[in-house]
Amino acid sequence: MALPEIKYTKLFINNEFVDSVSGKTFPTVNPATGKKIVDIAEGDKADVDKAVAAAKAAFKIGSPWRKLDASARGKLLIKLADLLERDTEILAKLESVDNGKPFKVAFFDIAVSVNTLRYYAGWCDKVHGQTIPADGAVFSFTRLEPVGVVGQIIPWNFPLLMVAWKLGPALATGCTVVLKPAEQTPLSALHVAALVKEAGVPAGVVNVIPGYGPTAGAAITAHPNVSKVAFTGSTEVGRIIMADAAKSNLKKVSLELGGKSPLIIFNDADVDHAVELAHQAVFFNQGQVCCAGSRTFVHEDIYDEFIKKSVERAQKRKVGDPFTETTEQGPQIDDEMFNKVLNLIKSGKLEGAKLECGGERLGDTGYFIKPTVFSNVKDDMTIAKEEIFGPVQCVLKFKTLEEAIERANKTSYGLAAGILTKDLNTALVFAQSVEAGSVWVNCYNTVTPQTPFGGYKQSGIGREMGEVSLKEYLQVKTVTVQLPYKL
Ligand code: TXE
Repeated sequence: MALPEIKYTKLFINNEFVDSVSGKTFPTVNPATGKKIVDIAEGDKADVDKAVAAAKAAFKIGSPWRKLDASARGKLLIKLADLLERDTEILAKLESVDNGKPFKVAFFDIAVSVNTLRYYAGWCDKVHGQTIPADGAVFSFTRLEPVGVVGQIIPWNFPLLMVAWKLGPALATGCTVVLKPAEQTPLSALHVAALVKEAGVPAGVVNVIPGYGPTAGAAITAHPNVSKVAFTGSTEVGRIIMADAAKSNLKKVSLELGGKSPLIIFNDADVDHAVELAHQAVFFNQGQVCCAGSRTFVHEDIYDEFIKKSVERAQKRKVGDPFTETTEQGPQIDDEMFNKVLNLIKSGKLEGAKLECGGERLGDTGYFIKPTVFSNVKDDMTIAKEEIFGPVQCVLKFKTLEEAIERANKTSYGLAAGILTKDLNTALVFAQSVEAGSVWVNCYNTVTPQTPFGGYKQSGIGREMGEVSLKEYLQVKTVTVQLPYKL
């Protein structure tokens, strides 16, 4: 398949593509080959300063963006969604070559991104305050106002989808944006930048600054004129972001971080269905999913059958060139993640888990790892505690619901959880007891634009998607008017 022509490689500031102030560039690499795709302008503090200034000017009272009717903002978001849909094939190619995800899976990412923008388009003219029966001879009402310039720092596992998750609520609420894509995957975000301009979004409303975390990312987080930072990435960097936000101007922070999510499979579940669902829960997107079902708890009655069938399924998984029609799994994102996953596999073997299949790289080019299944995993093993973020299934055995709940919660993370059972009581007791932001019953990874997504405990702060996500980008203003007498 012909690789896409890469049209956009520069920073996007004030609706123009520009070189970085330093003139520096960095390579973005195709993880299927380990070879450079193209050089990208490298943003740093000076570029972030320019982008924030543009975003601040775009947010100024009286600016074209501020004067737009809320419903007109909605139309712009619809237009942007339409343009993404028009460019589905280009975006899918960019996503696939930059990230390594199978081309056919990338189509799904584009479709969900389009739906997300359309969902948020509908909210634009439905964000409103309240009138309040306050004490005294007063009339009080609240306005929900955009927080202003927001910094958005996103990861590489769903590069385009994360752009949509971030831009949707920010633009719906009337904020302006400085977005930094991950250094591994800048291409689709830059293409969206061009579409933002084509859609007619006023200059300065959306700025995209590719670059590295400790330079461009840190400059966004520490900037005194950025009012909020929305971050998706590792818990480790989430901590740095929160500290930097506090040290600078106490900007609002929302964080969507890592996970070690349990998927509980009861003995009344259909085993074949459970095997497939648990397989997809952990192997989807090369295992690079924050809410991956990365601790598979299986009831002792069906454990042996489940292991046997899961190994057969993993061995059948088609790993290879992302542009081959039948490919289910591409490469890991880069050499660092590839080595991290292989080292965790090594620790699993050393700490006594039973390697049932996989456990090594596939081929000698690119960052491919064979689908790996571990049985006999114990709660205190490193592979049961740390986020692997790779194609590694860890299967643990359990006996009772109480035990499953206790062990599911024995983690500092709390992003998601799942349960497979026909028993409604079991499902609901689990759903209420598990410490997780999303609980899936008889399904997994079912994330929709309408439903909130985010973490308990150290998996994050705040929620994305759904109505509740809007409040991350809004502040409440109370207006109280003195009346001549109590009415
Ligand atoms: O993430 P980082 P990495 C987890 C997963 C993975 C691990 C490390 O376990 O193995 O994180 O991945 C920017 N100030 N997740 O190293 O570093 C960076 O440039 C400001 C879970 O790739 O957190 C990128 O844009 N920004 C996850 C973004 O943060 C900084 C998705 C994410 O990178 C920065 C990805 C700094 N000091 C990884 N340092 C999820 N929740 O889905 C880095 N960045």
